[in-house]
Amino acid sequence: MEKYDPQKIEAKWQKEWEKTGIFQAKEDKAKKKFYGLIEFPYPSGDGLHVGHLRSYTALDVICRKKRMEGYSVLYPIGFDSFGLPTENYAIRKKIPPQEITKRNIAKFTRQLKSAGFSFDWSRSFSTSDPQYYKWTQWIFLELFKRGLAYKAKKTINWCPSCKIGLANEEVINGKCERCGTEVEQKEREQWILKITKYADRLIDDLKYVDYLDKIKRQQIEWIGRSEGATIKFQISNDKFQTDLDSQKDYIDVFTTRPDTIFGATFLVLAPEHKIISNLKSQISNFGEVENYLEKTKHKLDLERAELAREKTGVEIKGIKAINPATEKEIPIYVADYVSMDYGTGAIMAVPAHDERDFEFAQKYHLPVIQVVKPPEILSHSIDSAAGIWGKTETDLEYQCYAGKGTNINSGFLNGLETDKAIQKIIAWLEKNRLGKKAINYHLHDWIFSRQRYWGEPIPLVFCPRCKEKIEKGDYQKGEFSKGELLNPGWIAVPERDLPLELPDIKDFRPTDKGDSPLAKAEKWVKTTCPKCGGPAQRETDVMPNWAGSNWYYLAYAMLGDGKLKVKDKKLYWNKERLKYWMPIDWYNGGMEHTNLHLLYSRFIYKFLYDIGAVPKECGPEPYKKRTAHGMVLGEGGIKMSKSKGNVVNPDDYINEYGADTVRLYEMFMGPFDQAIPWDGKGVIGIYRFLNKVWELGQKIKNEDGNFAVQKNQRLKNILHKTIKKVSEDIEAMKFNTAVAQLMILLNEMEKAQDVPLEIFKTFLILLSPFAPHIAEELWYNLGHQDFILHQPWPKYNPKLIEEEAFTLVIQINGKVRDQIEAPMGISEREAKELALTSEKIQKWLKGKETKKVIFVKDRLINFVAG
Ligand code: ANZ
Ligand code: ZN
Repeated sequence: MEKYDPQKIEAKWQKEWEKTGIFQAKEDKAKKKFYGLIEFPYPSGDGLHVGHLRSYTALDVICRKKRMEGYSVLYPIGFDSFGLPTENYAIRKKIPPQEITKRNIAKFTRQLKSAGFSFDWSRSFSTSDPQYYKWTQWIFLELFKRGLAYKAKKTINWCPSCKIGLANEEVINGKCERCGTEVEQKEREQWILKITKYADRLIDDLKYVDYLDKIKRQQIEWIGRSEGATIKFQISNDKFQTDLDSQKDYIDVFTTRPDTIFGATFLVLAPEHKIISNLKSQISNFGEVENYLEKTKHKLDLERAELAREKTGVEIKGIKAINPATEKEIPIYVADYVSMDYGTGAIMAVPAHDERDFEFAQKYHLPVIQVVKPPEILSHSIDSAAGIWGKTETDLEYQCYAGKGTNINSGFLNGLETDKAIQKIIAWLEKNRLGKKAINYHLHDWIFSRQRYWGEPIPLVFCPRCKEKIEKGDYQKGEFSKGELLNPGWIAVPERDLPLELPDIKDFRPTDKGDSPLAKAEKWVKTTCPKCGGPAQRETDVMPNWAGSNWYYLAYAMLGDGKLKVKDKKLYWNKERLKYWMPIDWYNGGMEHTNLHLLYSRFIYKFLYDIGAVPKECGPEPYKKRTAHGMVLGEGGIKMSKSKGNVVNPDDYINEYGADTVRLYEMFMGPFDQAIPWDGKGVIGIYRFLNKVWELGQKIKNEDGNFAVQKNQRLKNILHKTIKKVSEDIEAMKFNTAVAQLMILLNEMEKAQDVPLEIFKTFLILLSPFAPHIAEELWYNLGHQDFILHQPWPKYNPKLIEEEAFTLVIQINGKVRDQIEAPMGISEREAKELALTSEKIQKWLKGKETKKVIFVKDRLINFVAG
């Protein structure tokens, strides 16, 4: 008997599939379409990770099944190839990133192909291909033209020793990841995208999509929509003169609880608040204040916002604020727990009802006035735990209460419930022009420039002459775009000049001032203005890594007929193809990308949809469904990392046991959404299973189809149960139990005297999405001419499954009223539906309301009704 030789058969079929192009997606109007997407890999030097394989195999299984169900399927692959690790490696080794990327992609391609994924390789590209990033640049220009990109000063993480701006991920405990130096906050001009304009739609449109609940929640929380009010607090100085300059007269605060205004006993400003320097002349302790501001400069935002950290601050003496509700003077503090990045950068502090204000008030002995009484039940427990309500002495250990309740000590708000009180105070504020309703978002506009080399050049030039023209107002209507008027001097590179290619340079380090290394490419930087022909300079910042992954799924869809590749031909913006493929039916990836990548790409998609680049037929959301896989951990359950030396290289296992074993193992290792440690022994178990499949296949081949006439009822039942289970489990991503069922069926076939050929063939079809090579080989050995992929996905016969049945006892209020046959293992819902089909039960329940259902699995169901 021939031995199972995975290396031989896998190489053979991979070649065959590639030659015949059976995975090439076709825009076949006669068929339903299915677009399955995985997060394209970053081609790092480490090569493919077993975690990549988990996600890619899962969607490969789904896509292969969809093809067999008659769908026209697009399952594409590409490379997200711009980015930091490559650039850092380039700096260290003095090798151009282009070369490193090429090498890494070659390695990834070989590895991915060896796993037998059904990718349409003809649509592959990488984001650093100029023909691809031409369109990434085009999208940027469209945003710019419409005033959705602007340049502004932003603080960045700055390493004074490496002289380089760092991403948040590169700051570890406040220190530079590479050299350990304390990181500073530094101001820098950056390009920023107005994602906040889309904040509401990015929340509201989640109703159209099927994402895991936790992923939807993450999106909503990240955007952080907060409803409340802004309120004006008038400033008075010691001499009780109001300043004539109205700019300085008020401090605007943002609050989500305007109902607590009678309890606002002080104001707190963020250290960066402009009013501090504006009122310098009136501040009697300016030196002390300045000292404090200097100290907070070095703290990172993250650190400042931390709840548990001890609060610090300084009173701003010489000025006071007037609480508009009580008309009393209250002190003003500056403290770094208030951030300039949110709301108005100033708050009214209500220590009785806000934790942080409470802590601050205790430390600086400020009055605490309770203005919200908790609902009855709550107040008992709080009373006894925390002493007496309403006392302002801090030594009485008043505990702050942040919930809703009823207003007290609040003048005209007394007796109102929180929601009513909020409405009333907002109406009052608006009437008296002291404030208004306001919505704030925690989401910030998106900093979109990096002072790096290995990214898409931002296609803008700076022209002093055009700047002057704009500033003088000396131009015609339509001469400049909205973006050009918003950012005087910045002029768009014309579309016909795209792609604006990255110039070759020798030294990839940023300049001493922290500018992009491109600033050193003088010849490239010096250019002429496309508008006026005057001397101009190119923008030297590049785009962040996100830029390329914002729209890659559209490129796959547009790459079309299998001959068009970004590498050697041009990528055309093809709306017809978008109409066929979009939206994506199923997107799977890691939980680490469900936050920002999802948000950013949804934003860019919506923008392209708004301007008509994505046709209306595609719908307002790019991803219909989004799921996430659990991580593959190192043996022993710890995260795989180079430093721990526990990284599993998939090549080793594929070389030893074959891709089918690795694929099947990854699907079998545990529940798909959970983190699971890699287990070498488990791999061997799967290899044994495939060997048994192989042996059975040999037996059947040798005995020449005599089996077709044999009858085996028991096997048949198990087969149909298997068809049902595998079909349903794949859709529910319960791959592990699907594989377990295939193992059960194999066992039964091994035990049986003879196996009907039809049963074995169906088994191969069910196995083929998981282990496509061995299935194809055994299929071929049975004398088939066509690929197993072209077989229709089997359907189960419900009658054959009912075989394993039990008698379901149906009770109403504890009395037996009927009994019916039911399939084993049905759920409560199914049992209930079944019971309600009984005429007797219908009669007994008529006119009654079911209050409760008691269900005992595989035995009885009891309706409590009255
Ligand atoms: C008074 C108040 C009373 C507040 C109370 C809360 C409870 P979210 O939900 O995140 O929007 N706040 C406003 N701007 C801030 C800033 N720039 N830095 C730090 N804190 C700021 O939170 C809004 C609440 O956070 C606001 O409502 C304000 O405190 C504070 F019983 O105002 B509140
Ligand atoms: Zn110009």
